[in-house]
Amino acid sequence: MPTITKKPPHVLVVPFPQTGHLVPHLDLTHQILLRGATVTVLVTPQNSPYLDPLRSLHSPETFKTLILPFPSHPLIPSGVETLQQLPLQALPHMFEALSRLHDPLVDFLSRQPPSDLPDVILGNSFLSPWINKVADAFSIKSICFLPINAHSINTMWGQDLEVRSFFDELETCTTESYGLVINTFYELEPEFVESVKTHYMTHHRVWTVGPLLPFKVGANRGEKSSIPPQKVSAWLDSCPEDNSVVYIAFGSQIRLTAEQAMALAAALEKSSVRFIWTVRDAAKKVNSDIDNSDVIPLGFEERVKEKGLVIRGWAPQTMILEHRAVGSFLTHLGWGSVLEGMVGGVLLLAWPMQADHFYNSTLMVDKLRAAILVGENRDYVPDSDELARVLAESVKGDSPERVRLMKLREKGMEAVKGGGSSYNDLDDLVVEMCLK
Ligand code: AWU
Repeated sequence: MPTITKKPPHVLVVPFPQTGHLVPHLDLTHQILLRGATVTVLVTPQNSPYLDPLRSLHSPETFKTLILPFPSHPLIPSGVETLQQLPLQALPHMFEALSRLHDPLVDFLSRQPPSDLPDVILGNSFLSPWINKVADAFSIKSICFLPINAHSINTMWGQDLEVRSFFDELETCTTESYGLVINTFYELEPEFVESVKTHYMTHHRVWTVGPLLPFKVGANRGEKSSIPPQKVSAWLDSCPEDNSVVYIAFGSQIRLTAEQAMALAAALEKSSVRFIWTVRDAAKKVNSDIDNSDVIPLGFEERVKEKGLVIRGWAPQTMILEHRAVGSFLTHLGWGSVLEGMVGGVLLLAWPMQADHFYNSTLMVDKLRAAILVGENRDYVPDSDELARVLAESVKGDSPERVRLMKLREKGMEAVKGGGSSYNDLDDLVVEMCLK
């Protein structure tokens, strides 16, 4: 029986500054705080406000912040400290910049009394190459967090080397770390979870803790909502029929091209559906030649004001998805959005765009048949008549895909309840963090 120290673990959390990664990492942090851990979260100055909801829930004795300057990078404009302000192509530059937090973090830890050193670093797997080095230097455990599912991990890590390129180093460092935490639930994909344990991590320390739920529904999750959440819920309350509204959103990273936005707008005008469409605001102009803001056709909002609400910027997404009036979700299949759509019990209309979205489509559309594919990829421009038909169909009663999704939702909600697989894995994770 391992010796368990009396003192609850002190965990240094190092999230990756991209909303789809940061939001679930902070939800996970809340869960380990609830289990008695003390946490210090390392962020750069621009990202400190993301921690405010946690600061409002936990005492400063158990929840601390370590703020280190964002390391400058020639290809990242000063003042930009999150990936969602940049095109995905900037990912290697973000890795490079963040890896230069190694020395300042080592310097900070070297100045701490041994009793104040963390027992564990719970970092995003994307940062594991340098975080593992810090953990080794102070003989503390490095546990990685990935906000994606086991199917995606198997697909990415199963690819031959030349395809994986710089992800190869992340995989190696993650498999060398003490353990891996994934935002999924065992019952969703048991064969893939087992495969991550046996083929990649080669031990049992793989914890499935999802779906990681917001610790405060309706609160600002990630960014501050661009319009008051109460205004959005009042608009939804005014919709008489349950499951009659289509929610359209493509996460924090994707911006539609003008052509795609025009086709989507035309489909919304042609269809009779009520809808909420979240449109990314123009990211900080990082490359003047990339106009990466969604373009809403002139006069569109006026023409659809009786049936549609356009949110420019940031929406209270989980509140929208959990509202009785919302019946379907046109989504890019970012994994956080998939889990939130599942918990909200809405039909998923899949338009995968990049990265792991295609793996999520294989899992949710092809394998589990719990979502409907409506868009192919980043360059796809929908036919507005066909999309209008699909949108109208999506809020007409229970499709087989939604029935199957509701069954998965039931398993997911069981998993996070007391005694469920994710609840127990969170307990076990904190016990393992205590082990010397
Ligand atoms: P989401 O899963 O939608 O991710 P992205 O923002 O697209 O970013 C990884 O996240 C994906 O697997 C990657 O492929 C990549 C990445 N949100 C909100 O509250 N309001 C908004 O207006 C927009 C977003 C929240 C949303 C979710 C998160 C975005 C994991 O896609 O509720 O929690 O931001 O996550």
